[in-house]
Amino acid sequence: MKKTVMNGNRLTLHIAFGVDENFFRGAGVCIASILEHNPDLDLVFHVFTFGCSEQSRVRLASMSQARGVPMHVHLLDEGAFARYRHNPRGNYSNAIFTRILMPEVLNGITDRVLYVDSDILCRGSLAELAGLDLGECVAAAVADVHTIAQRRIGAMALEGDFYFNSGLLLIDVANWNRARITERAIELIGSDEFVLDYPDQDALNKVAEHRVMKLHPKWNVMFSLLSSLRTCRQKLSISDDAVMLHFGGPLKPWHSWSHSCAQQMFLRYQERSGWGDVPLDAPRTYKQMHQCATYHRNHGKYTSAIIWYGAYLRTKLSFMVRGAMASALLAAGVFSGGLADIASWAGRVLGMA
Ligand SMILES: [Mn+2]
Repeated sequence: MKKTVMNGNRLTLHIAFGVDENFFRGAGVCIASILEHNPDLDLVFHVFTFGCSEQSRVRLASMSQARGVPMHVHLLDEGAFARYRHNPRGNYSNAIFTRILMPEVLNGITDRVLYVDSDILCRGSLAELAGLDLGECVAAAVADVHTIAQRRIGAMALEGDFYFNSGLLLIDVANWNRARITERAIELIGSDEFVLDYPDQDALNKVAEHRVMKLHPKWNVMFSLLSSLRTCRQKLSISDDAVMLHFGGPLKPWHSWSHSCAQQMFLRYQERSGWGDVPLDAPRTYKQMHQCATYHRNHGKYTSAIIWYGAYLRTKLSFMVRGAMASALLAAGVFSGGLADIASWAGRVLGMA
């Protein structure tokens, strides 16, 4: 019989995030949204990272103090995953691997932990998850978007028809550790048995198959802000029972050109986080500049759209010229170094670095 975590009449829930410096603000804002809707839970937050700035730590510490809620930073050793940094399929930072390591660190600290992606916002009570009986399962999660699930079930040779999204995981720490999910996932990621499109998620789906409980979709409602931008969608349709909103894909609510609805929600919670004074991110890459031009065009701001489109063209051209020069120099045998070094040298010569 599993004991329910109680403190007097109040339920306790430990909630964990895994971030790099770029996602730390997202975690802080998600924490603010959870606090807003869960005044009757005793919450303990954990932020796992392979490295972050002192400034981010200070912001979290000041938020923890202001709200009177424990928020711990756990610095992890990247050693086990260092060699996956150059994963060619990688839109992902190594921060995605923190969730695999959490249950070992939390052993003895808590029986269960709710892992939450930093691109999620909360709009309801988590009490049901705090009290849910997980039985012999190592975790509980929501099924991924149908098209992704179908594709990955085949690719990973899963026996069943359940492929979960790893953006929200309710983890039973003891069951997870007893089933050696952490070691087995690391082993799978390191082997070349499968081509992993979503490295941590694919690996977890494989090694924890049949041991993960399926949760109602309201716990991880997925939105792609990039497709909303491309299809010029004006409103996000959010069902009334949705509790956790997950903004997957490359466009996030903290980007200045993201969907107004998601952005306003994000800013409202950011006000109440330790990040209240931080402006939204401006576009940095040429792909982001192109999205930003589309955003302005969709909003009828044609002058700004043209300016961003120009910035996109210049940045993309410079990127391509650098790549072409580097390849030419490499082919001519002028350099023996890596392509990236030559590209940066070419960029400096052209004054584009
Ligand atoms: Mn996510």
